[in-house]
Formats: sequence, C-alpha cells, structure tokens
Amino acid sequence: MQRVFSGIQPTGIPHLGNYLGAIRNWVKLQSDHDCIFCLVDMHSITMPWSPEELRQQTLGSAACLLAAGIEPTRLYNQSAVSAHARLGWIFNCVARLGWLNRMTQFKDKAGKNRENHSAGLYVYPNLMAADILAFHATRIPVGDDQKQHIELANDIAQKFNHDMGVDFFPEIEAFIPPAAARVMSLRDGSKKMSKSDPSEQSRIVLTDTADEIALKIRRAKTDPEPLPSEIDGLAERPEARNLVTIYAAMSETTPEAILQQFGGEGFGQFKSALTDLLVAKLAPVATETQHLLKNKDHLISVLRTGAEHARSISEPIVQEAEKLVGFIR
Ligand code: AQP
Repeated sequence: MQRVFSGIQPTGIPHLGNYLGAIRNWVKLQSDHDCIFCLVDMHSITMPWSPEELRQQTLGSAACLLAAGIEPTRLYNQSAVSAHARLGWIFNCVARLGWLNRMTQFKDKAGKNRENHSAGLYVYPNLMAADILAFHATRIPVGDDQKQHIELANDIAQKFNHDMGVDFFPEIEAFIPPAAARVMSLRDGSKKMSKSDPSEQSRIVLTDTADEIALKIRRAKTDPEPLPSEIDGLAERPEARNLVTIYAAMSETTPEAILQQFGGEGFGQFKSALTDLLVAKLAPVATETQHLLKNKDHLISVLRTGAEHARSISEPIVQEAEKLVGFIR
C-alpha cells in the first residue's frame, strides 16, 4: 500500500479551498492508502503568529478534519514528533541556497520586504521535504502551487542518497487530484481563497452556519451579465468562473455540465442553488466540528495518539538518516 503524507497549516479555520483542494480528497485516499495527515504547526510560525491563536487554531483545525471524515489515528500535530525538526535540520545542510532562491512561494509570501522575514520562511521547503521523507511517503496530494516544493524534496533526497552513497530516500510523486480546482476569493476572483485574507467575506469556512454560507454567497462578487452556456464565455469573468468551478467541484461534475444547466440565467437562481448545495454538504461538518470543540481534552488526546503512531513510523527512518550522516546516539 502506498504511503501518503499531507499537511495543512493551522493558521485559521480550514476553508472551502482547503476542503475541495485537499481535505475531501484526503478522506477518500484513506480507503486504499496508508495515510498520515499532519497539522503543520511548525510551518505556521514561519510567519508572524500569536501563541494563543495557534493553540486554538490547531484544535479548531483538528476538529474540522475529524468532522470531515479524517480517521483519528492518522492525525497529529507536527511539533509533537521530533523527527520533523531533526530531519529538517539535516536537509538544511543538504539543500543548496541556489535551490531555495528559486522557490516562488517564498518570493510571493515575502514580497518586496525580504530582509524582514524569518529565516524559517526561507527554509520552509526543507522542512516540508523532511515532513514527507521522514515517513518514506511516496504519494503527496498537493495543490498545484506546491509542485515546485515536491521537486525540491526530490532534489534533496537525491543529493542525500548520492552524498551518503546509499539508496535510502525514495522518489516522491506529487499527486494533484483532478478535481483540485483552485478556489478563489469570493471578493476577488484573481486571488486564491486563503485563511489569511483579512476579509471574512472572502471565504467560506468549515464552521460556517447555513445562514453564514447563504450570506457569503449572496454577497459574493459577480458581474451583471447572465451566465454563459459555453466555458469560453467565462474566460474574462474570474468571479463568475470561480462560482461555477465551486459548484462543479462540490457536485463532482464539470463546469461545462453546470453551464448547460444554468447558461443564460442571471446569478440569482444560480447562487440560490449553490447555497443549497454548500449547505447540504458543509453544514453537517460544521455541526460536528462545534460538537468536537466542546471537548478540547478529547481533541488533545486524539492528537497525542496520532503523534504516537507517527513516531512509530518516522523514528526508525530518521534514526537511520542520523546514523548515515555520522551522528552518534
Ligand atoms: N484556495 C485554494 N484552493 C484549492 N486548494 C487550496 N489549498 C489551500 N488553499 C486552496 C490547499 O489546501 C492544502 C492545505 O493548505 P495550507 O493551509 O497548508 O496552506 P496554504 O495553501 O497556504 O493555505 P491558505 O489558506 O492560503 O493559508 P495561509 O493563508 O495561512 O497561507 C494544500 O494542499 C493547498 O494546496
């Protein structure tokens, strides 16, 4: 059975983009893969953070993932398993600065003010490589934006194997699920839906009630034209395209099929059907999340059990890597 590793940053409550781009697919993968899912809290502190919010968001994210159908034993938080940090350090010493300089996500996140960002943000891809390779995971479900980091992880694995004269770390494969459409902000169709967007109206989160979902869809930015019947008609209409993409992904069909149904109509009827669909699929997740959040001790104990399981897999692998580099234990 192939091993799958994937992570999500507990930087806020997971949103519709995380759900359609990652979580829903993770739930499906559990039936025929050996899956490990991680709340990557160490990645979360590469950007400015509040300790109290990080604690709350880690538990909130855990509750959402469990409510969406992630099996409890497969879920843990990264900082509880030391293998990540230990292998991450080794990889800091394997990766070349030139490789990191090419990472577009760092450039996007750091913007013009590079000098003021944490060193952690710069070496983030090395830690991500360690997250995966500490488990010898070979199949990595990621969004399109993460492909470059997976290529870097393979470069690191190859250089480690070459330098140590071994064939220790396997090649990993980015698995970009077909329906992993990129979900854009509800307020601006050119920006991806993101936990860190200051506007709460830009995203639907997995704890939103039916009323909140309805309000956000009603307020979602559109244009005055009716929906087109052909997909080409969405080319210059990013907000309309986003809503059609969401509808198609949510109902597991194609945007073409949605346009056949709604082409020629205004947004009123379409938005109301989209709201019904989102409420039917997401409101049960929100209810279960709220229920799980009432018992934080239980959530902490679920994460501890998941961490023990993660340790049992990663510890022998990382100990072997440490031996290979010459560390004495
Ligand atoms: N808008 C999106 N559409 C589709 N997939 C998305 N993912 C994130 N946003 C979208 C996918 O969700 C997984 C977990 O992502 P993450 O939270 O670890 O990191 P992120 O991509 O940085 O997500 P955010 O919401 O934008 O977080 P912040 O604001 O904290 O940076 C990944 O597989 C990702 O592709």
